[in-house]
Amino acid sequence: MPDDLVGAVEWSVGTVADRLGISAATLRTWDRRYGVGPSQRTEGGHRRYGEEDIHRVRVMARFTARGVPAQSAARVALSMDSERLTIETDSDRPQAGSPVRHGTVEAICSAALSLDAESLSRIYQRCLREHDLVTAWTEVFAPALRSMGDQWGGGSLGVECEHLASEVLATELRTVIRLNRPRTTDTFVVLACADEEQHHLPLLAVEAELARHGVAALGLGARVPTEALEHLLMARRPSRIFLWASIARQVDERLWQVLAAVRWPLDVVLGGPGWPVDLPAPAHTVTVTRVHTLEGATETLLAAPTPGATVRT
Ligand code: B12
Repeated sequence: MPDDLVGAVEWSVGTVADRLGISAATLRTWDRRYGVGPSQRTEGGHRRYGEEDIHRVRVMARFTARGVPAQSAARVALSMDSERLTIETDSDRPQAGSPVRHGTVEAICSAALSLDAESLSRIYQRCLREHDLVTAWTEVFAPALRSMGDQWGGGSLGVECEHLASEVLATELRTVIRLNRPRTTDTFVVLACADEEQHHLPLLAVEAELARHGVAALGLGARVPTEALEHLLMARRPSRIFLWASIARQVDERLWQVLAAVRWPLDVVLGGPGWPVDLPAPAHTVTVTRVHTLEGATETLLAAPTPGATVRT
């Protein structure tokens, strides 16, 4: 169906269930209990989902699959406008037409499955040679990682394959960092994973992209204990910090107390699906911004500092 017609079509609950792989009963419950459902009904009262309704259901499904309680997931899904829903669900959609992605994601997964480090390295390098880093990450590396995560979740790919694919990618990203390392360290940006957080590839992607823009960063990598982060913040007073969390964090953890005690202008940029929906208020000198893409993260970190205390989602 042509893209311009897709938006005009309305779908029944059964069709949406088939399309998204979510049971019709769950869809009805989400609609009844949380208001995440169709914006239209037929005269006979049957549910009719539009494309935006389907995007919202997708966001709800993604959050609940990650362990977010249904009520909070619904709150987030309902708070998103049409543009934000499209950004959030873009990465879910098949992009067979993308010349960058075509076949490459599958090639990466297959090389990981055969524990073929050489091919992995070759494919990553080719992508980085042929495309800018943001494109390579967004269209190939991140979808490949998600696909491997799904295959691991389904039991068809061993964790050793995931480790290998991650290790080789980390090496390639570090090469980009090394080759572009800025000589000056005028701007002081700290990049860190939350306490106990092992997923640090997005940090490397951010560091590499900042390096390509001539900005030096202090990349602290995975599992940065909150006490260590606190010590670094208080001792070095950076103006920017990017924190990544794939795994769910709590609203009552010590990190928020640390940020409430900051007394200088600090931009805190949060990336990853692990951060709580409702963030505790920061100190009045701190600005907290959530980012949702590599491009968004680097744009925010490269922008001029924002004065005053705010939380931007
Ligand atoms: C590689 C990997 C690992 C590697 C990490 C290696 C490394 N050096 O980073 C290893 C093997 C160590 C690992 C360990 C574990 N992992 Co793991 N892992 C992954 C995998 C495949 C990729 C992680 C990644 O880099 N993601 C980056 C992007 C691709 O993540 P994303 O969430 O899709 O991104 C979204 C946004 O954040 C945004 N986005 C994409 N890229 C970027 C970049 C930036 C800068 C920004 C701002 C946004 C952004 O777009 C996406 C859509 O919104 C994911 C699968 C997945 N879906 O992420 C599982 C995954 C994150 N892991 C998972 C789990 C459960 C684990 C373990 C707990 C398993 C275990 N039992 O031991 C452990 C330990 C976790 C811990 N305490 O930190 C689950 C998490 C589920 C959950 N939310 O709780 C996932 C989702 C797999 C799954 N399908 O279940 N993992």
